[in-house]
Amino acid sequence: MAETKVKATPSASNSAKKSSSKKTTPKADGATGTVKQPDPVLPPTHDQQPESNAPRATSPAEPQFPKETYMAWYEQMQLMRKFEEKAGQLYGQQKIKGFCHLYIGQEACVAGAVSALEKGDKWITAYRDHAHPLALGTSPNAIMAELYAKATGCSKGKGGSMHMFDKEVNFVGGHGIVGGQVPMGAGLAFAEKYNKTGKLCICYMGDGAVRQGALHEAFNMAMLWKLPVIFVVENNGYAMGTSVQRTSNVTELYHIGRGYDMPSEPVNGMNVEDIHDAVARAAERARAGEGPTFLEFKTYRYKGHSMSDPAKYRTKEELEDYRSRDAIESVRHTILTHNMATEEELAAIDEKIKAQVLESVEFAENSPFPTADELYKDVYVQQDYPYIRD
Ligand SMILES: Cc1ncc(C[n+]2csc(CCOP(=O)(O)OP(=O)(O)O)c2C)c(N)n1
Ligand SMILES: [Mg+2]
Repeated sequence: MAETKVKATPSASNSAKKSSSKKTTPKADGATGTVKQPDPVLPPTHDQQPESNAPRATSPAEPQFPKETYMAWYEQMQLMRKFEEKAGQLYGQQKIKGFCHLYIGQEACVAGAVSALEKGDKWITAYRDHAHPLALGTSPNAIMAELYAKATGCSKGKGGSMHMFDKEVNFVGGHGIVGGQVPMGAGLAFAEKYNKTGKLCICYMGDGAVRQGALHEAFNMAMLWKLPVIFVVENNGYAMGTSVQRTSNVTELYHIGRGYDMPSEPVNGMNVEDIHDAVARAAERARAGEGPTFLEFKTYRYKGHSMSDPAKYRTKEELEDYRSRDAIESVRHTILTHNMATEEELAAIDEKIKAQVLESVEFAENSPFPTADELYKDVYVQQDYPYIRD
């Protein structure tokens, strides 16, 4: 079903980068799990408003990556955003039912990782999962159809918003149990190591997941066995309506990895270049047999937790502060400032994306619902399971 619309940038981090780049980024220390340089300037941790409104960690003056990388980032992130804006509208019209969690604002967290990883690497995430397969090349048609619960959806209409899957692009879900995908991510990485594939698993989670016991068990085993896994916490400041500060004594979440001596870093989640760099470093370690990394992407969701959340627990100023550092706008700015493309060329990409999104809606509208016999398919059955009796 993967009718690839947006190709990832040249794989393997380093090839995506301009060789002339002089930027040094903090390196996690493999032995102690500490960062060698002081923490970079980062977005505030949500409840803590910034001391000043001085620009923080925006794009560097000179682009560090080739034009193709910026153009791919722009197109991927715009597709994620426009697709989800449309999904939000359709939810309002009750065309899409059930749960629906939008990723708007967090797009860089996926785009920067796609450009840093290789084809064949495994991806797994929680239920805020529309953007990941979109960026990996799953057809928008298949994702929209899944939102409509249609048989042509990427999970055959049986998963819905929270359970996107696409084996062809190595996207292993889409999981609704908070933190449930963390041991699965470690397991996927175990399989890569066992089968000596040279591939890795990138495992995303929300800030709500880091206080789940399963995470701690998985971190311990992943470090013990040096599994090729990149754990990413997308710290958007809130688990539903509850801020990190209200639920955890440790608010710099990357510190949690240090309890396991896991190399751990904070990353500006509004900056796609920083994300690419951090994921590339982690991937290099994983492929060299050095084991897992824990990255904390400090990011923000512009919308509420789900479609039914008016997000009254946060201030307008906080939202505006993050919007002013929007990753898509930053990449757009870099492209235009450095004459990588004209306004007209970007407008043409926007038009193409608009058409793709509209086509996906038409496709979903015109697709059939799954038939009743689908209920009995794709269900795990172990014929000789000893406790099942007819
Ligand atoms: C084990 C478990 N407990 C509670 C819930 C209910 N629940 C659904 S989403 C959510 C918040 C999770 O927030 P976070 O991990 O920060 O992810 P985000 O929504 O911010 O992406 C909770 C508590 C659940 N799905 N699973
Ligand atoms: Mg969260």
